[in-house]
Amino acid sequence: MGDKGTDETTATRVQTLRLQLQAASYAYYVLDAPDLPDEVYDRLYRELQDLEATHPELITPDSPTQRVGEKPASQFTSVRHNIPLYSLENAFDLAEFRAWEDRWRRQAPDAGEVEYVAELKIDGNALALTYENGLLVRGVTRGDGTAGEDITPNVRTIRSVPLRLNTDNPPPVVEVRGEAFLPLDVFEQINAERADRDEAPFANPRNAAAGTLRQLDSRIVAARKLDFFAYTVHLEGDQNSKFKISPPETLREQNSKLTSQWNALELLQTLGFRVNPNRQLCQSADDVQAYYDDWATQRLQLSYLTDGVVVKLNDFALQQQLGFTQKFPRWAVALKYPAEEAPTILEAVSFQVGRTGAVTPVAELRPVQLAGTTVARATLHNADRLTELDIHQGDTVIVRKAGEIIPEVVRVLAELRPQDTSKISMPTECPQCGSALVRPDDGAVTRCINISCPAIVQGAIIHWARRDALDIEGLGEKWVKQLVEQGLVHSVADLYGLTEETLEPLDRMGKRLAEKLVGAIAASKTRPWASVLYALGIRHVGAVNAKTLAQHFLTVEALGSASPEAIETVHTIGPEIAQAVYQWFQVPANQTLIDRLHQAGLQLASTESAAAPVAGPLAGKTFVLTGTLPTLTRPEATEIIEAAGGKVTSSVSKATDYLVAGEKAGSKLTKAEGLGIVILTEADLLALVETA
Ligand code: 3B9
Repeated sequence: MGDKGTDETTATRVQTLRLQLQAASYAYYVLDAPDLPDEVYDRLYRELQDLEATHPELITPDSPTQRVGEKPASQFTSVRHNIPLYSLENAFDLAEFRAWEDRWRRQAPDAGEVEYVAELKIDGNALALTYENGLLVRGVTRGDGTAGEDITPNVRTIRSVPLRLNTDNPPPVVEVRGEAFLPLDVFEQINAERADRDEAPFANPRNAAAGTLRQLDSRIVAARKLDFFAYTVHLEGDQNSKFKISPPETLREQNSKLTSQWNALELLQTLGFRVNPNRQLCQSADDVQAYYDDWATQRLQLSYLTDGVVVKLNDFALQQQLGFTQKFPRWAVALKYPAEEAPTILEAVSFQVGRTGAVTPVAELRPVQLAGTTVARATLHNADRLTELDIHQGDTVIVRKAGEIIPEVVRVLAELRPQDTSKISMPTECPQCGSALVRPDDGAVTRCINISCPAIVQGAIIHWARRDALDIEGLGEKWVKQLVEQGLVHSVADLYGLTEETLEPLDRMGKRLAEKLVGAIAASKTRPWASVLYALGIRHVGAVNAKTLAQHFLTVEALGSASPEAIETVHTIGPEIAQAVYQWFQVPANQTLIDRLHQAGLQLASTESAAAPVAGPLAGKTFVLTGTLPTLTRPEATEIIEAAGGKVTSSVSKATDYLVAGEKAGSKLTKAEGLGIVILTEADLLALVETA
């Protein structure tokens, strides 16, 4: 990694860098034996990036800088597989495996002693990768086995998938199959992020990987750290291929060595693919059984999920003799591990309040060994599931831990129920803050919608600080946790009262960081009303809906006083969203929050109308609405005032020009009278707009 030699041309330097980076990636991702410190890798990578920026003509598609695409795809296209992707026949226990062996032996009675290759069955998504002249040209999902989706840009982001085969003389076409998967830690991280965004978590890493592979924006895929284990290689012209064109010299050489699954796995590794290291060459069905038993527990220590063992006859000649059924090769079988289940006693049910206010019933169990870990808690999912299970305290229940990471209660053994126990049902009040829980009739989720609920505060603040919300740089999870735990922050509004002095004593904070954080929090006051609305984290109000709503309801008062029907009239806003917004504003604590955000100086109105008031008869005038007007709703009145250039605010102050009072006007009227503010009726308002 020397300095740039003086006699070295840019082109050769670029080439050298690529080879060094490729070799380092191979060591890191494929061999799992890093040979270059991260900092050195980063430095070389940046040097390559810089050279490519100044010499774009030197960029090649296999450059390590070319893994992540610039633009999201608009859709994926369906492509036919040249070679079908077969699936595997399942054997659910060793007896079924032995029966499978008997079956293929009847078809090949002269086989004698055979070798099997045992591989772990990765719980992921099958992909077919095509290399032309050594370059990755296509990555396609399994689909139905005959045709799948072309997701090449996403496949390119998988670091363990080589962009160029590691061979000087590649066959014209190489097709590699394998399993794309998400490591467990990445899976957990993705689900945590989804919870932040109020999205349903993925049930297991396989679904998460499938969702990631279908992402249209490869930049998001790149951030997800998918991985890939290869298990099959087809060289154009090989004995399995349907197109028997005469192979080039190198291919004939490779083919002559490629006579078994074991060799194929070794070839794949040589070509630059990550191949699962836990494979084993077995000399008999007994060997397979030992491997299967061995990995039944060992697999639970791996950083990815496995759901069984794939057993293949090693010899390609024997494979060819046996051939395929409609769906499967006859020479391979998937020997599955059972989803582990165990009985235990339900000691209690607790109700957890998640970051989004979702209340989940959780079974507190007498600890039991399951799939390699001690399970003391299991999810009961939601209110419907509770009703369905008809679960009582002290019940004997069956817990299961399968592909799903989170153990669940699958059955209640009602016949073992102790006497005089009461049925457990969902609470009506939040176990954390006591406010009434809400359950929209069509939804499965029961929620606490009190924004001051301590369980929700932490998640709310993290959401508040998100880049696409108020973008408070540096306000990460570790600070939020401390702030909430130490009682410095009970609501997002408290952020605006934080000073350098209050922050500095936090663990590892220091003066400089405290200063920066206070600055970043202050900067969030300039973010537009739409961002604030999104940051509030109202259910179903994502960034897009927030923008739409903010365009129609120019102030928080207008939105907060709108009926569900009025909100629903906005294009793209459906009844579910409208109801969620309406309900949110009905919670007194949320009203208090809005008042405090007003005081803190956040943008709770569209700045266009504030900064550049619409020229009109009411330009520069500030209104407050109170009581019930005879004909107009509040949003209608607000719209009329704003259309005429006026501004509507929520509370009466010296800055208020007019109070529009209807029936049952309360304290605002008294206050306005006290301040000598002009009081208008609805008719006065309309007259003012017409005549002014
Ligand atoms: C056409 C592991 C998995 C796996 C095979 C696997 C899933 C499927 C398979 C792959 N894990 N191995 N192996 N570790 N989850 C055995 C089904 N093989 C093929 O798909 C395949 C396809 C073949 C041979 C193998 O030959 C033909 C070529 C052209 C036309 C027809 C057949």
